[in-house]
Amino acid sequence: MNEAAMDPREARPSSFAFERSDRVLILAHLGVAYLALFIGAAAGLLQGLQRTGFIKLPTPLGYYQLLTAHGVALALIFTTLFIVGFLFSGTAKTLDGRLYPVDRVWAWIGFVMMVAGTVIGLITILTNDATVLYTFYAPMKATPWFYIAMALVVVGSWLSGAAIFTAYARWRRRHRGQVSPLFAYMSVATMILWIIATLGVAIEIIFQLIPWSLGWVSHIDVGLSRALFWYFGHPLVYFWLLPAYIYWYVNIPQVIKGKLFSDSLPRLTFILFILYSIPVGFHHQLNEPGIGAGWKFLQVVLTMTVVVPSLMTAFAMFATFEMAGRAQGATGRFGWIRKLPWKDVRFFAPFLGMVMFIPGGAGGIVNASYQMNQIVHNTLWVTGHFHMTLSSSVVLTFFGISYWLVPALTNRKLTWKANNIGILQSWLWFVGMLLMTVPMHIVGLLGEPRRTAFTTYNDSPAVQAWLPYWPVMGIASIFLFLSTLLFLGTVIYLWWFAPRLETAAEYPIGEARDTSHKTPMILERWPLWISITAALVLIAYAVPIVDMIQNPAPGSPPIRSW
Ligand code: HAS
Repeated sequence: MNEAAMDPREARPSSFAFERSDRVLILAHLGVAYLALFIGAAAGLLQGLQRTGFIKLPTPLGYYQLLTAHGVALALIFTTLFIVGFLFSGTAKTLDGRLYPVDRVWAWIGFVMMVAGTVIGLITILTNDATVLYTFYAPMKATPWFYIAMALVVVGSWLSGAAIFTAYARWRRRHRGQVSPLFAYMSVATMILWIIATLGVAIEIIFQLIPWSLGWVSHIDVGLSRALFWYFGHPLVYFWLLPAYIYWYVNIPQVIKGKLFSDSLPRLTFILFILYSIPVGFHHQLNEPGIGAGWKFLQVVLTMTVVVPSLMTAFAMFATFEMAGRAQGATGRFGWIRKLPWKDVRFFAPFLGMVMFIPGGAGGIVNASYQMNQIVHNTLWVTGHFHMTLSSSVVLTFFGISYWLVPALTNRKLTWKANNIGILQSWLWFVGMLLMTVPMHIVGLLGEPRRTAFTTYNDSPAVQAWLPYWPVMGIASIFLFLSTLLFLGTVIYLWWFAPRLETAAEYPIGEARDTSHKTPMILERWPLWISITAALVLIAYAVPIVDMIQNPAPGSPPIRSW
């Protein structure tokens, strides 16, 4: 059967050899991502030990400077570069077996811009000229170079998106009337979400922060800048999550010797994320002035709807696992659990991430509940929430991906030794995250603020309730740093030293369980979904934003708080 006539939902052979140019491109993205992971983890260790009273930082290092380095290197750089590399790999594999030169040109220009932005941004943080945390809230003002650096990263990532779009559009021209391969479809959806979301932060950076930091305007409208940031900031979390979901939906079924539960359900899930993840940014600003209660309420309602695709994912995952186990002869109600490949790090690491997503997601629903948000907002509860979701569910999945993607790209073997070290490393990370996030949730409920260096608040009695939890969180940061070192050491081994493979490496892509049901083509009509998203964004944002522009607050001059 020729490629064009093949049902796109059929699995391609699980072994796959990347073209050299694609391999170099993807490895370049992963390499920078891993460097950022190291920098961010080192900053995390120091800041974690300082905050919990274990160490005093050597001058001139400051707590908030480290916190900025930690957030920027991990939440913005590690994630973006890793995600783009992973999406390129699956797009190449599932579309034409490779990227084309024009896709690679976009991809490389984007990569150079993102790396330039990363280097400039990290230098400004190192020189202590940009201690504004990863949210770079005005009126704290960084050097203009920091904002320029962030703009470079954002625009660079748009070009990565352009590379995926051109590859996908070419495939669709050549396969008219066919449903596109699931991985590529989900990559396109992820990039559409990302580009629509980053428009907000791009407007904030270009029209507000850069002119203000250059001194061209004296004051900044803080409320407007925050609204634009959170228009971007919430879908940002789904830009982190969706690639993990791609792995859960598309790759894991093959790893566990099962089949994809459905081809349509994950597509619908991703469409729902595009629709509902963007018009919800106000749930980060429920306690801020300048936004009417009605608009906050509307966005809280939409936030509750964005929970639905995650619940659909939970259902699909349980179904996939159970069906895989039963197909392998499992009996009884829970016999299928024993059939899952617990000793395979490609499954085990992301599975731990899924487990952590259950309390992490539940915490998100608490955050989004208008009244409960008053209790948890700006406390360590929120820090605990995003270390359960992003740093556990997503990052454990990225570990699981790395353990097979790096050797697949270098044509080396994931040896049993490396696999077992990976399992140990994942446990270390999981336990470290539990030791850190559970106390964070507890002290958050007891009122401990987030974004604060070590302080006993003049020995306030309230602090007495928090004190027992600090050593646990400090020890957790050591667990997490050790786990990072173990991970990076294993990646180095898989990149350069593991035994070479004679044949092509495995790239797991799950087969559809049931190809008799045709996937509805409407799911592939992007202009329709983008238009509905635009309408939802207008409904949720147009009036409050116009109101902020027409009735501007007095504005704030720059403040250097460090
Ligand atoms: Fe969040 C704050 C609401 C999900 C990240 N969130 C943050 C911040 C970050 C973040 C970084 O409404 C802080 C930003 C800052 O610096 O200020 N969040 C939600 C809601 C969800 C949610 C409703 N967040 C995430 C994800 C993140 C993330 C995902 C990163 C990847 N979040 C909020 C709100 C705030 C917030 C407020 C503002 C708080 C404030 O006041 O500042 C939902 O999407 C969550 C839905 C998820 C579920 C879980 C489904 C479970 C699954 C696992 C199945 C498991 C299996 C394993 C199959 C309902 C899919 C089998 C297991 C066995 C045991 C056998």
